Amino acid sequence: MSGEARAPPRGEALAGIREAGMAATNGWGRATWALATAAMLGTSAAHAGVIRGTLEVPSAAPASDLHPYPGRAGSMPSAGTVIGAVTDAVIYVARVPGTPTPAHEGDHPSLAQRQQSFVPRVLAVQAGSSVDFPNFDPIFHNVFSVSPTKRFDLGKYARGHTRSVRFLKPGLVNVYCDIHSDMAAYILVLPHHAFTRPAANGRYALPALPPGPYTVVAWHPDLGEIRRDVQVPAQGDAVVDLRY
Ligand SMILES: [Cu+2]
Repeated sequence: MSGEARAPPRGEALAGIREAGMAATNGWGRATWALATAAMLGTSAAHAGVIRGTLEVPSAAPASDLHPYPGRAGSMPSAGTVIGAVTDAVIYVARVPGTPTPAHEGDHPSLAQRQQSFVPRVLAVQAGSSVDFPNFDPIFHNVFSVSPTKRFDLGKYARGHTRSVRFLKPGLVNVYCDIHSDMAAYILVLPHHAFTRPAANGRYALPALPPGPYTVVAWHPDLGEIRRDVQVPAQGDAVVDLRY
């Protein structure tokens, strides 16, 4: 377990996210990125490695099985929310070499209001991305955030409508609904494209990166943060298994 560090899960400021501090884009395929990275660094596209592995979490539990925890009412999870699900994690590297590619303007990740919950509960985007907030419910919601990373208030809008917010600054954004105090979601804004989400079995693979030293970070809204240093070799991939 040496080399691991854990931090409180709900901090607004995430060490590591701001380290690169540059805007870039999401949604590129791995091959495209590898070529772009190689061109940028003057290296061959063959000289890129993938950091991959498995993230393990303790058994997840439905929020309804848990006692409400102290704190603001708006931070209580919605009914049906699963606490500690591995798929709510985000895995990224603290920094990438060179200047990150700017975000694709056409990329609009979505954070929906559906059945009085935010779907997905956790959204990772690259700085510069616009996020759509469509309302699929036959009732009004009022999406807002007071996080220092991005404050916004979308007001009330009906089913079938959507509003968008552009996130320029890396960091964590806690999202709530002003009408339903149990609705909560998290947007993790990252300064580059090198992030991913684990599959239901915990397996993950980051986009290809040039050889060199990296710090892999796993972040989870319920479980906090794990950091691990790794070397991407000149040939082959790096395997980093992580466990909360
Ligand atoms: Cu609502």
